[in-house]
Parts: sequence; structure tokens; C-alpha cells
Amino acid sequence: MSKKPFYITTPIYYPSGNPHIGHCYTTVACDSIARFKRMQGYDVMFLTGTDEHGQKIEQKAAEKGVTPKQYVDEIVEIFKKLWSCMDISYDRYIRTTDDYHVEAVQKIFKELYDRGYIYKGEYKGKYCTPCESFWTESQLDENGCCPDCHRPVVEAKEEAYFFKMSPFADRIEKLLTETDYLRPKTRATELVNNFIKPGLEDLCVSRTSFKWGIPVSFDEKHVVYVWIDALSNYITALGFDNEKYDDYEKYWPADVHMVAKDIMRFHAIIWPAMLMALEQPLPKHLAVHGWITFNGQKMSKSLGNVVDPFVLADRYGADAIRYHILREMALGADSSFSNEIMINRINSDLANGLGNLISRSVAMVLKYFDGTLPENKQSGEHDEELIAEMTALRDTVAEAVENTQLNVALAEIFKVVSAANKYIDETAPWILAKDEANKPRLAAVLYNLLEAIRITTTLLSAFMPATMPKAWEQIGAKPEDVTFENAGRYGVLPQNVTVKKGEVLFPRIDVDKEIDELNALIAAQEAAAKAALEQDEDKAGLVPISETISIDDFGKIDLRVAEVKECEKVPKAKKLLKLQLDDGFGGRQVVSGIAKWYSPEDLIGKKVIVVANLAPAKLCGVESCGMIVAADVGEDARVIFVDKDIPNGSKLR
Ligand code: ME8
Repeated sequence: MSKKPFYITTPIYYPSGNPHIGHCYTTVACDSIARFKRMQGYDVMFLTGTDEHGQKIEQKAAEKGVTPKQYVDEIVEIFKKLWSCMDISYDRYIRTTDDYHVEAVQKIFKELYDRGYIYKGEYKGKYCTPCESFWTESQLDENGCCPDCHRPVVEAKEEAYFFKMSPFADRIEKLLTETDYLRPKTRATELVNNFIKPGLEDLCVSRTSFKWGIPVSFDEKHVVYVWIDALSNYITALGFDNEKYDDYEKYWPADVHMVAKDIMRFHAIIWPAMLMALEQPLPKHLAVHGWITFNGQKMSKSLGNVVDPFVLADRYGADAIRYHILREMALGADSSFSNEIMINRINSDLANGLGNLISRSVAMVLKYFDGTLPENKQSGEHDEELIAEMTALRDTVAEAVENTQLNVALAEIFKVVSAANKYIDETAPWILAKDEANKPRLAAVLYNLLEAIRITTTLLSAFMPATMPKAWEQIGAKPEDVTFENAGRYGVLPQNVTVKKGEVLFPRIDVDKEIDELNALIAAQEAAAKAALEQDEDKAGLVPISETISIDDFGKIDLRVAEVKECEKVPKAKKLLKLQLDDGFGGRQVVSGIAKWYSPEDLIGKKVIVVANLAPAKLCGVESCGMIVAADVGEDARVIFVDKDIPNGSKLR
């Protein structure tokens, strides 16, 4: 029988800065669901990726003096490295700069245009002339100026394409209020009241003021602006409108799109509208979670350093981080992150709760039975209750996962972990062990504990994939014992199971010492980040590198070494100096705008570089044959002087 398909997606993230623990949340949540569904026997497609176009990337790349593609390539590698460090089992990674996506988005845009849903209009906004950038009111800085250069902006308009939203308003309202598309459904009211009831505004879907985007195929001065490019990823990654993949029929419509509340509107309103316009089926569920906050603020790139996921994973292991963020966040609500809460949770739930249950149980089987339980067992008080709890667990957890309530799933599993620990206290194996006659009872108690561990760790393996196989080795479980099917059954481990002593799965952390160390680390990282920022700011003063030219283009410029023989100010022109140069070819006169920084005596006798084949020009009425080469240093200019022993007239190459 062929497996049922299951398609789950994270948002595609902006590679405009390093990923942080906020990005980890959605990705880890989707990964856990994907793993759980695989365990349940589904044929899973788990998609993640990066959203690589846009003005912000273009500007950041220019600041760094690299191309936008070079800029994103570097950050995409960091995202992928983090996903590997967090044990993310994605099946496909889409980059919106991938050729197949670009081609498909052009087709989608054209189709929407041909169907009459996209039309040409005028985009009005705030424009920063020096940066050549449009901004929305909310993007401006606290003085209403450009958020980048902080200079005043002006009202401006540019030609743009728009996507008509109004034809879909009624259907979208029904989707949000009458179906279980949106999770949690309580968010439907705010969407309907804020966006649908006042009348859906058409969406600006192209720009001409920047270049780093997918060109509109039938009007190349426009690039596709944000959402048609980004949202389409969910279908282009399956092969919609492209030849690269052939999975659309199999996996579409998606079972779950998971996003945080910041982009809920785009996924709850615009995405369904686009699909309706394309006459494609709608995704089944949109799960919206809150933000991980830090000191009450949304975790962001600038705050991301404080809880660098690489550092946390390195110190505590990916599983502990995965567990903590999943356990803290209730669907729909924000969750505040603190290192202290995280460490306390690792200690209480993982070290004391689960870790202790495993190490105590295994240690007792080793101590009282040399590692192998006897067949002869005797059931007794408290058994039934524990067995009932452990066998009911699988379906409760499956239901929570089905409803994307992962914190609930984990809470349920840990209820059984606690029940098993309590069972140890109630049955007191160390007392039973004192009397040989009680050995069958002792064996039953320990068997029940191993079964509780098998069931809980099987279900936990979707959430903490690295550690659970180590637990299975310790309790003597074989791969066929730890399947989803067997997680609903009691009595799966052989009666004469053999355990094995192993490493401590979750070492207890010394909270005070750890917090001190983390604080020191944070301080060091903040200092490094500040230094990097200052360096960036210095660099930000640099003019971006110009477009690439060929060697032939460069060959056209004739640069020569020349010696300044005479120099004087140009009367009535404050900025200009008139220089007589020995250029090795009989001499020439050059006028240069450097009087603000150099007096004639600074230059006479020095050797400079002159652009020798520049067409002659008159500056303030004085003839200039060529130009002196100088560097811009902030607001200043500095002449480039060359070695005295290079002969006049030497050509630069
Ligand atoms: O919005 N807490 O990309 P993005 C929880 N490219 N989740 C967080 C978070 C936080 N503090 N910060 C980020 C974009 N996230 C677009 C998406 S999709 C077609 C295009 C997660 O890099 C969360 O999933 O800004 C949020 O929705 C997403 O990152 C936004 O990522």
C-alpha cells in the first residue's frame, strides 16, 4: 500500500542576518511534526528555505562591497549549518534565487496578469533620494526620516503592478471563520476586522526602484516585489510551473504551513487569494505561533547574539534546546526566553525527570539482576494505573501533534515520565530487593519501568532525535520495539530483556556557575558585535564597488606617473590648483579640485598619478589636460603619491 503524503513547510527566511533562536522555533517545530508523521508511516515532504531577493539584501550587499548573490550565499550556508546542528531533517531546501523558482514565479506573475488579477498602477510612498529607496510610513526612523541614512524623505510615486484582492474577500472570510484553516482560530476575528471588513486593499507586487528581484517577464524594468516571489515557493518547490520537480500532484495542497504571527496576514489572506486566482487548491492548515521574546521584545538579529543557538547547542546539546523551546511555546501565544528558565527546565525535566528515570531503572536491573530480567514476574499494586497511562499516551500525543500543539504533546509525555518516577517511590524496589522471595515482584516493577521508558522515548524521538536512540540502547530496545505502532502497546520488550549501562543522557547543570559563564560569554559577544558594528559603520562610508568591467575597458584608461614641477592657486576658484607636470612626454597642465587639502608647496617635487588620456576640459576657464588620482577619505580627498624613483611617464597597469 502506498504511503499517504504529508507536506509541511516553514517560512522561507530572509538571509539578511544570521539565524537566531526565533528561526529555530518554527524549524524545530516543523521538524518534530515531520519526524512524528514519518514515524506514523506518512510519506513526508518537509520544506524549508530562504527568501533571498529585495532591496534590503541589495543594500546590505552594497555596504559590504559584494554582489547580492555573494552576500546571501554566505548567510545561507550559516542557516544550513544551524539546521544540521539542530538535527533538522528537511527533505527539500528552496532558495528563491534558484533558476527553477525564478522561472516559475515569472510564469505565475504572467498568468495572474493574463487572468486580469494583476494591473499596472502607481505606488505612492516615502522616497529617500540619496538612497533611491521607497519606504512605508512605519519603516521611517523616529524623526520620520530614511531608516538607513536618516536624511529627510519626500512623497513620491513610481509605476507598479498591483494584485486585485477584492474579488476574493468573501471566500477568504469564510475560509477564516468557517473552516479550520487557521490555527488558532481565535486569530480570525482580528484578520476579518482589521483587513477584510474595511475592504481588502490591492497589493503592490512589483517595483522599479531596485534591481535585486525576479524581473517581470513582460516588463523588465519591474522586479516582482516580495510576496508573489516568496509565497510561491510552497508550490514551485514541488514543481509547479517548472520542470525541476514533479511532486505537485502528490503533495499539494500542503497539510501545514507554520509561521509566526508577523506574517500571518500574508499567509491567511494573500496566499489563499493568490491560489484562488490561479484556481489551485488551498492548503489545509495554517498554524500561527507567537514570538520568542527576550526581555519582552521580539527576538531579532541584533538581540540574537544573546542566545546564539550555536553556542547553546554546543553547551547543552541540540535536543535540550529543541525540548525547551517546544515545551515553552503554546500555539498562538508568545514565549519569553531566558537562559535561566532554560537551564532550570533542562535540570528539572531532562536531568531529574527523564534522565534520572532511565539511569535509576537501568542501574537497578544491573544491580539486582546482573542486567538481565528473569521471566518469572509478579504483578502488584500500582501496575495497572501506570500501564493504563503509558498505553493511552500514544494517541493523546498523536492528537496533540495533529493539532500542532507540541507543548501539549510534550507535557503529556512528561506526565507519564513523572508517573513512572512516582511508581519507583511507591513500589520501593530497594526494599523489595532485600528479600529473595520478592524477586518476581521486583522484576515486574523494573520491567514496567523499562516499558514506560520505551514508550515515552519512542514518542519523544520525534522531538529529541539525537538522544533517544542512546536511551534505547540502555534499556535493550531493538528498532522494531520503538515503532509508532508499538508505542501504543504494553509488553513489547522481551520478558528477559538485557540492559546496558551507558552515558548520562542529560547531565545536571550547575545553574549559578552556568549563568555566570553565559553572562561572561554574552558580554564578550556583545563587545565583539559592537566592534563589528563600528567596523561596518566605517565601511558604510565607502562607496560601493562599481559594476564589473572587462580588462579591455580597463585598458582604455591610460594612467601615468608624473612629477609636479610647478603649482599655484587658480584665482577666484577656491577649490582649484593649477599644476605643471613632467609626464615624460614634454609636460602638461592639469587643474585639480584639491586646494582645500593641499597647498602648492605640499605638492611641488612630488610624483603623482595622472589620467593621461582624459579629454581636455576647462575648469573655471583654465585648461586641464588630465586628472590627478586621489582617494576619497570620508569628506576629504588624498592625493596618491608614488615612489620617487619611478621614471616620469611610466604607465600603470
Ligand atoms: O518573514 N519568535 O522571513 P523572516 C518566533 N521571508 N519565530 C520567529 C522569531 C521569533 N522571535 N523571529 C523569526 C520572512 N521567527 C519572509 C517569509 S514566507 C513565504 C516569507 C520565525 O526571516 C517565524 O517563523 O523575517 C517568522 O514567521 C519567520 O521567522 C519570519 O522570518
